[in-house]
Amino acid sequence: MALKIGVVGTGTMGRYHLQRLATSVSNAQVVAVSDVDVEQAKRVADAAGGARVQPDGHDLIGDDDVDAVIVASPGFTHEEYTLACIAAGKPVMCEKPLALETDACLRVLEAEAALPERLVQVGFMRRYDDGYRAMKASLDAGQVGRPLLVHCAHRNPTPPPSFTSDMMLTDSVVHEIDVTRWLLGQEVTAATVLVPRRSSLAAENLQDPQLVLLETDGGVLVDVEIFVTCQYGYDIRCELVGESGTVALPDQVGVRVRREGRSFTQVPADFRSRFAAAYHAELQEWVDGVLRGEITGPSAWDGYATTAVAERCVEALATGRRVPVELAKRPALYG
Ligand code: ISE
Repeated sequence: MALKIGVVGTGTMGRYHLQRLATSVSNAQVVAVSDVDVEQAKRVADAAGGARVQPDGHDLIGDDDVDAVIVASPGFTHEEYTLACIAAGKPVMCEKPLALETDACLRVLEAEAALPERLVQVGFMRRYDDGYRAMKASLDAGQVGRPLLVHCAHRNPTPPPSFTSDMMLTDSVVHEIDVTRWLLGQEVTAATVLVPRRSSLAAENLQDPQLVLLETDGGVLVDVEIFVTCQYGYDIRCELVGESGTVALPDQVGVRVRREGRSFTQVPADFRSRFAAAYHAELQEWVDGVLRGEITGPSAWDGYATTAVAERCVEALATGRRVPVELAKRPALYG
């Protein structure tokens, strides 16, 4: 039996998920969509095989035919729609961030923590990437010994026009915050952000690149280079240094081209092509889990912790200081 899904938000990410649900994810059927741009929602619904268009996200969540919800509307609406799903008792996969501010994440966390079982999953798709999964398996199997350091680079060719220096932390580095917490099974306790000279190719108000240093409660240091105007492609790197070895993400190898005296491979163009397989696995495992009655992906606690750390990074960037991170008590629901 297929899971009947409603998608709130038919912008870039909503359409990206919808297309995958309609073509390659099994046991899933999109039955309703909504968007503030109702005309766009209608076009997308037709293309997705005739899903119903609901006037807004609340109507969609209240639709009796919708079993589970994907929230892919702008970040400032995530709290409201995720809370509505919790109130309706419907499983929800909310795109990252869970909410823009820590306090809003806490409200979602508290609402869900009162339930006997999880309903919320947050869209941190890197945990579904084969490379990160192989790194975690290697670390957990003890192949490199106790972890000491993690070196990360997150490079985008160019940012959207409205991108800000703070968004480099809250929109981009959040992925490294989530994935390194998950790899290590540790929480971040402090953040420092250093800045080199600005790239002359960055917009005037953009401090690009930045170097983020995170400290964890297990004594590991994580450094993240975030560089959103690197020009040459989308390049994600991660190397974990343990006491007896290192483990790193593999290079993204496409076909090797040899021509005109040169031999080369392509760098992915953007995050959607780099993480296409991870996005697929994220949706398929979510659908399968919901049908089994289990939510196992990144939790509301993960959404809360990453937003809390990203907020402290923004403070560290503004002040130039090392900023401690204090998290709330972890509710029993999150283990
Ligand atoms: C974007 O919002 C994402 O989530 C991408 O994965 C990330 O690489 C990019 O920097 C963000 O702006």
